[in-house]
Amino acid sequence: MAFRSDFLWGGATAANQYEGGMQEGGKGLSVPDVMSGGTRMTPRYITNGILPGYHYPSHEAVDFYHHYKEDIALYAEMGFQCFRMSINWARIYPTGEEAKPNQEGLDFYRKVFEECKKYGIKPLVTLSHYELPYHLAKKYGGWADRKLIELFLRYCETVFTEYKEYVKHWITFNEINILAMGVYGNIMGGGILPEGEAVAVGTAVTVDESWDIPQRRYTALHHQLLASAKAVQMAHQIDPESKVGCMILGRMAYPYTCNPEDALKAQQVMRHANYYCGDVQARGAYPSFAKWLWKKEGVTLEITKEDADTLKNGTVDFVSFSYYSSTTATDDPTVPIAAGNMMRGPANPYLTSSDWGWTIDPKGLHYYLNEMYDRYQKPLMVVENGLGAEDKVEEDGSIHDTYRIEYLREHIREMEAATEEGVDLMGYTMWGCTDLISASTGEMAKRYGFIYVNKDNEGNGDMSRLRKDSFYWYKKVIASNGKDLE
Ligand code: BGP
Repeated sequence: MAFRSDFLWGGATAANQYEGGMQEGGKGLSVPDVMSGGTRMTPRYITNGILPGYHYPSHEAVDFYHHYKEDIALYAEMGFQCFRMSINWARIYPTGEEAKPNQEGLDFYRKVFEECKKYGIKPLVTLSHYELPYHLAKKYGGWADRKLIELFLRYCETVFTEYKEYVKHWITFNEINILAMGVYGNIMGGGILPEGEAVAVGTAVTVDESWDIPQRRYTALHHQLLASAKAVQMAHQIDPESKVGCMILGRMAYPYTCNPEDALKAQQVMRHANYYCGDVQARGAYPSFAKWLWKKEGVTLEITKEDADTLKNGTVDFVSFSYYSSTTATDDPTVPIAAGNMMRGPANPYLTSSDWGWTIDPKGLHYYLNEMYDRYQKPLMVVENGLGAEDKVEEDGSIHDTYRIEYLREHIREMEAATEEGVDLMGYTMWGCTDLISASTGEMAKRYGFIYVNKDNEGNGDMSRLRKDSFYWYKKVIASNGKDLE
């Protein structure tokens, strides 16, 4: 067995972490534009508007806005068949409420898609990747207001119509389940902002959870699930050939021990984190455990008959997810916690972790693929996976990122093993194919790319691009359809 002959190999990015051009082409402010840069050890801040004295990494990011031709040519050189990117809503509708879209924004993405077409690269486009026009966050309190469904669909209609000739694969919301998972989900997922001039967030701080209102957060998520279901239907109406997927933050949880208590706990984590949203988007209804979960979280949701029909009629064509690491589950308070992104949980003594504390677990991907395919029986796609690490540029400009190659190789091996066991896997887009800004810490130093970008945490550097060793390695992987992993 091997990967499908039409397997989509490629890389993934997101506008707010990659594009820059914040004040160009009529773009409006979006939520990440008011988030400062941090590091693993220092927090990033979400500020009340753009304030003096803060460095906001999304404003320039790594300037795909001006480097798109060069970057796409490099992707073509590696043999990419697919390029995952997102459209920044505020580039199309600067406040989210204009009567007409911003022509310059439309033109920019058209040029990007033209460039992909030139090389036969299929774009996989996320409609909402951790961003929202800032105006909508301020005026409506983000997705907590049902009004956002209508505004989002207007934006969807515009881009589905404009780009139907170029884009056949869409993803509605990036890591939609982050809204089910706690306080950080409010900001990144829901555009629900904390009050205050500057609030610390990120992995370096214990985030203040006091302003998190589960009722509001789950309501916002319900609105996104409705918006997603409606967008699926709309995409199919506008272009019957289009395929639309959901995107789940893959949270793989093992029982910490074989104590049945731990096994039940792990099942709870899997259900809450993965299946709560996955079931709605892939099966068309909230799962049987939803009522129990709402009760536990003190949430009451208004789900009308019309809402239920919307969810039923808007199931996705494929199920995509991000996978970086796994966690374990137990209620035993003496077990040490492994930090790292949103995956905080008891540390797994069998596994090592990255320099940012993310547990490395290729077999977990295998397990997760089997679980997701058994449950949904729809084509799966790994749309984010990779290793955030510091890279060293040698004097001759080479970058020997053997650690990254090793990480990717082991994960691809396990993907293949899962396909041998029957999983229908349609593609793989490695996260951050060109180095970009980290979502959790807002820094440059945490690099994922096959392509190095000369820029540091403070924003210094000419942004020139360099090929890392992994660039040449991935090129061979793609050319051999995953057979040559050495
Ligand atoms: C996912 C996000 C991405 C990306 C990735 C890596 O959760 O969808 O946007 O950033 O994680 O995370 P980080 O950038 O924090 O290393």
